[in-house]
Amino acid sequence: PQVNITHSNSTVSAVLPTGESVEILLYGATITSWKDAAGDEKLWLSEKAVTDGTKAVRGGIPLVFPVFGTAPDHEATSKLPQHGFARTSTWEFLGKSTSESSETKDGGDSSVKLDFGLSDAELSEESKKAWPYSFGLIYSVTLSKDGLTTTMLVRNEGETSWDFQLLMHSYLRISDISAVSVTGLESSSYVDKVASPISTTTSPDGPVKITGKTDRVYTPAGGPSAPVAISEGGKKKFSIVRDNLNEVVVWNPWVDAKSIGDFAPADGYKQMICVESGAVKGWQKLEAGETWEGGQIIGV
Ligand code: TA6
Repeated sequence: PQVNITHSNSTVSAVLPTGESVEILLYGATITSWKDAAGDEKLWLSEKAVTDGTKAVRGGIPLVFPVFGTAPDHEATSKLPQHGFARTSTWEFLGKSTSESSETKDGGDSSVKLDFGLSDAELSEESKKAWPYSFGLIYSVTLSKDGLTTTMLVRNEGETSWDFQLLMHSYLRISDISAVSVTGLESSSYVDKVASPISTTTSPDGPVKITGKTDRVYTPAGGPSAPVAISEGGKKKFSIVRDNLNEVVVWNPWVDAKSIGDFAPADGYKQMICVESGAVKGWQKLEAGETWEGGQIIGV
């Protein structure tokens, strides 16, 4: 049996023969749903998420490029909105590729890769004015029974160098934030954006637990290939391995969620944790014609 792919003018969805599924909005190339074979949703999406293309989606996996947050002291990206334009641009579906593997008993498709593209040619005038560089992005979403892989290829199509930040802003669904712990961040330094003033501190040797508003940028000591694991009640729910993305952002708005207009229900912060893979410390520089690639594998 084959993967079932449906493509409308606003979304692309795929269902594996084993039942796993993924749905991606062309708006922002935002993954809005990822379900396991049992049909359980792995991502958190706000009940007030706007998905009509008028604002960034609150939940799923929005894409952050070419700037993480805002960078007032970085001239080239200082005029961009928070998290840049990738999550609020309409991407193009470039196509799919499926792969069979001997391990599936009836030789059915065991994974599907969906490719999406964005370039300066498709940018709004406003975004082009704010960031006037020639670029090409190819974003690949690969669904298999073991997990979800998201990779980004960034190319400088211009004549001069520019630099960027990239992050995949994953809202992971969990049942009870008070039972969650994150491992793999031990003894790494992190920037604590909730502390005032913002401070750089060292993570405790044990797992990280979320006990209040949390907004931290970690640089895991083990490097990208050391897995970060999100467990709940002692049971591993997700593992994240990165490629060329050295930072991990951990965010939970806690009770401040009630002041985020499109975050619903207000106590939904108890059912989500953002563990975001990115290259957000400093800037990745691309010379004219150069290409950069980075990605993550979220295992379940
Ligand atoms: O997840 C890290 C973060 O930068 C937080 O500081 C918070 O602002 C979050 O992103 C959400 O940002 P958004 O622009 O989507 O409201």
